[in-house]
Amino acid sequence: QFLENVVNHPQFRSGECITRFIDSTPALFNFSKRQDRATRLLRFIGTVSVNGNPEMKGRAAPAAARAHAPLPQVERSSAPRPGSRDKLLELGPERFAQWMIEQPRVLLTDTTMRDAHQSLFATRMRTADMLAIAPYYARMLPELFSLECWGGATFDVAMRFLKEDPWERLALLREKVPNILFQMLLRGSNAVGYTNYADNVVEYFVKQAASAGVDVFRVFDSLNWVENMRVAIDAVRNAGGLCEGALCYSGDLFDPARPKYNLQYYVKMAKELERAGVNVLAIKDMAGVCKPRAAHALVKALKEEVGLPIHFHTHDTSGISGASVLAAIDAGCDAVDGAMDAMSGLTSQPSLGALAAALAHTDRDPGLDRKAMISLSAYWEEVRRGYAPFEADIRSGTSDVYRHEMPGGQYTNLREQARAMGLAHRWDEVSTAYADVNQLFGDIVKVTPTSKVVGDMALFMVANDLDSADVGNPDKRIDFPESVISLFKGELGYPSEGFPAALSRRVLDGATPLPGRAGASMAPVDLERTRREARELVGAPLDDRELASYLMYPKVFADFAAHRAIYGDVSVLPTPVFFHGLRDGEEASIEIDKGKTLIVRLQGQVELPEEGQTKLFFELNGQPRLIRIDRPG
Ligand code: 3PY
Ligand code: ZN
Repeated sequence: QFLENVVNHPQFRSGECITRFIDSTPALFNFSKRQDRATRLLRFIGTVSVNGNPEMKGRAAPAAARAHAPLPQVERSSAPRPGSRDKLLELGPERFAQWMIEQPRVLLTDTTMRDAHQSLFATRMRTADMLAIAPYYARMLPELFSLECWGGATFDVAMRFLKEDPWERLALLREKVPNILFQMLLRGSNAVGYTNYADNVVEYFVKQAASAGVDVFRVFDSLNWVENMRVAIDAVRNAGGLCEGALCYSGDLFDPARPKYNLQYYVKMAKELERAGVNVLAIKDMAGVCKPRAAHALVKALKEEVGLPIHFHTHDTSGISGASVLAAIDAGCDAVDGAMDAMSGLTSQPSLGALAAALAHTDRDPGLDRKAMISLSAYWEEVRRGYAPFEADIRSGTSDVYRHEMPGGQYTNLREQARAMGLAHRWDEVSTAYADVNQLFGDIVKVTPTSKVVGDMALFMVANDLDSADVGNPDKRIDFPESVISLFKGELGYPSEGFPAALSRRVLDGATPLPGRAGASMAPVDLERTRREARELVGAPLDDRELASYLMYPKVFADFAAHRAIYGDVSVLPTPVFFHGLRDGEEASIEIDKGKTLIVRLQGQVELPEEGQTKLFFELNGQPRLIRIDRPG
């Protein structure tokens, strides 16, 4: 490579004295880092080719190699037209919110890069698949309200399973899409985790997210407790973001047997959020149980009682969420969520293409290029095939969701947890137990992380053959799961009327619950001390974003950093190579940097049984490379 660098250098080509040339041109020696990166990636590809990606364990690999996802035929060199982000930067959050109300179109959010894949294939979509299509979004759909592409479970899964840096994903997407608002889902005091964090950690996280490229923060609390959302709301406002405060829709507005979640409940919460300073009100129907008439009545009431724009979010688990979205729009809803056609339906959002078509030529026409949506969807259709091993085996909507009320984003994950515990064949019992646990806990809001606690308890009951009567029976000794004890201690907050007293006494078993908001009794974290501790642990300095990752998930971040130290940045690998490695004779092209591409070919392999190793013969940019991979035990 050194010689290649030399002979291709313009000074060399111009025939200058070679010795002086080498002495005065240190850049010629910039090959070791690149080579290291190549070697580390070869080691990863080799390991996956021989031993498999641990992520694929127990999953069927696709029968044929994935075809290239077709990119739209659109000129990419021109600058994108101004879009919603330019509008927010021009107007600022308050005037932007007013603009949302005054302009006539229905504003559309595309959730494909966050909630859709979280809900369809356990959040496994990789950055590479997002980056390839991102510039086309910027040029073809600048009229979108936002791209939901960050937060929720994506933060954790990126590091834990995909071995990617969520901050790099955000920054790279931002470079490619400068004109459309980026939206994230923030779990209030739980940030992007499963537990309340100290207030200064939530503030620090939000500040980093805003500076890395998030514009719209949808903030919710997993028990609809506004008190537990204030720190996050203030942090978003201080960072200059557009703050959406979410009402998590639960229960059934029209069911007289479940009066708890009635119109007054939601209007009261909406007014609290308005007073807390949010710019937009989101209705977050995480399970997809907001039926069309309920959506209409709720939006109508909120429009009458609150002066904020309304943004409706639902899931298509039942199969009729499109009707709910159209009903919300009929009642004057300002913005709605959907996913690109090929990533819509089932536990994901309703189809954006279908919504745009249904609204075309009406006074609420969203004004998006529908042909462009179809070509973007064709890309996603092919991308989705590559993630088939992570999809739940469901082929249709199910009205059973009105009974179990499982969030779309949890459905595939809980099935996955059940599978891992050997309970896949008892899924029906798990979903029944889930509904029972909700009643035992006092009919609570179920969304991350409370939904995870309900799921843990449901799995616990099925695994231990317990029913509701057993759980309520004071004579039966039950070792409740840790997450359940934590819930009843108030560590995730409290529902409006508290937890049922008798069960609370049983679960707490003498322990004292928190007197109020968990964050109020947590000392601020010493950020610089934590940075030093983390440095010790991972053996390298942490920048601000890495510190934010460490604060959210110390162990996951440390494991991710260790993986990166061994294998380098594996996010640059094409998705089939990341999950399946290469077969003999197969070739992959890997762009490790702008304009720097590695062509890797696996020529063949030889097993060395005595050494417990496999020898892999690669070709890297035409040069032979030998890598030895240990085989497990
Ligand atoms: C999340 O918190 O990840 C959710 O998607 C909640 O609906
Ligand atoms: Zn959702």
